[in-house]
Amino acid sequence: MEIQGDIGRVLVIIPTYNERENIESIAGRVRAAVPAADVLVVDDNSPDGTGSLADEMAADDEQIKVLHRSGKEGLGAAYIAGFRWAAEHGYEVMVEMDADGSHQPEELPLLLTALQDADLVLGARWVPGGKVVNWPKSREVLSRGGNTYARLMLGIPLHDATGGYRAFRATTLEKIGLDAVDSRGYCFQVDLALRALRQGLRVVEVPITFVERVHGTSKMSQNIVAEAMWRVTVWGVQGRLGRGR
Ligand SMILES: Nc1nc2c(ncn2[C@@H]2O[C@H](COP(=O)(O)OP(=O)(O)O)[C@@H](O)[C@H]2O)c(=O)[nH]1
Ligand SMILES: [Mg+2]
Repeated sequence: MEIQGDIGRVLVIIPTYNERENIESIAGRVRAAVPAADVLVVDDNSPDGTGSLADEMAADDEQIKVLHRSGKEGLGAAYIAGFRWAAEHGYEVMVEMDADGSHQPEELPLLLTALQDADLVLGARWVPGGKVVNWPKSREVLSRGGNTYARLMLGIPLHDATGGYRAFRATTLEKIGLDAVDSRGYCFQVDLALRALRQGLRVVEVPITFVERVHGTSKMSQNIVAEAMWRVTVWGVQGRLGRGR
């Protein structure tokens, strides 16, 4: 699939924590799907050695880079470090992608094409044409419910604000101002989407097929869900009181 038009230098940021079984396959699929894009693995010192495997991959392919962090600090912190690295290195587009195969690299051209007329593109499951494969009903109920809650509570026109397959223009991240973002888990995704909307930026959802991981385990936890519920509630109440953020 071809990307229509030129959107500038693209960096696909892949946060990893214990993804040794997945990282080679996902990076290879990205490189095949969008050969012009570079890949940045952001590893939080995974005990399973994902970081050193990524170093070996980077030694063989100059379009693969690795950012090592000292310990597990959550997805949001890893992405912020990756976004900063991207800005310092002059990338014009930053993509968020999980390491576990849930976000199919073969769909990346769809997101990048949509970014030509948008400031932020969200890969969306809960829109017409969007799908999930191999998810237990319980995860689907949680994700749909969380997204409905966020939409109503925050008054935003999005159907999948918690999803983590996204493409940002560098200018979008500049306008959002990453210094103020301290969300860590799923609410990190809601936080960035909400900040983009409040800046008056164009946020577009494109349908994706999300495929549950085959190897390794999810790092989702009750704490991550609780943080998201709590913060969305606080933001919603603040918004209603007219204070905003
Ligand atoms: N660097 C880093 N990556 C993380 C952390 N937590 C999760 N990830 C990565 O974020 C992605 C999504 O996490 P996952 O466990 O699959 O969550 P799920 O898809 O919601 O079940 C995967 O690539 C994980 O390895 C973290 O604390 N640090
Ligand atoms: Mg996953």
